[in-house]
Amino acid sequence: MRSLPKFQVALAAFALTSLSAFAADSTPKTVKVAGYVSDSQCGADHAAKGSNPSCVAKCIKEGAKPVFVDDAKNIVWTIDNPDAVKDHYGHHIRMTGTEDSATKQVHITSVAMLASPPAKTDKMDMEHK
Ligand SMILES: [Cu+2]
Repeated sequence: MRSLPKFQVALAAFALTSLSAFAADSTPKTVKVAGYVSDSQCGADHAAKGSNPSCVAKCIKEGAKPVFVDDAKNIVWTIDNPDAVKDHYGHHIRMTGTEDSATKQVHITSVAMLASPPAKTDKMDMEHK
């Protein structure tokens, strides 16, 4: 015991870090987020080009997983319960559910169709003018 056992200090720090991470994860908050239902094959590409239901349906048929791409940050989220969006492939929606930003996964409890295009499309229009 000549020196302070660094390993134990590191272990204690690690335990504290993982405890707080666990605490954060155990309280998922419900969010309402607008975005596109896309697929794991094309990811955010569909959102950039606008709604493309036929490609999403085709990719999913070929084995890709449904994903959710939010309008605000263009993040591709995996969907914990893909059945929730099975009638909305390629649609612009507002989903209600919980998101886990650590694993980039959402659990969708309800889906509302959005008719209006996302902000991205507005930006693209402005660039064209
Ligand atoms: Cu696709």
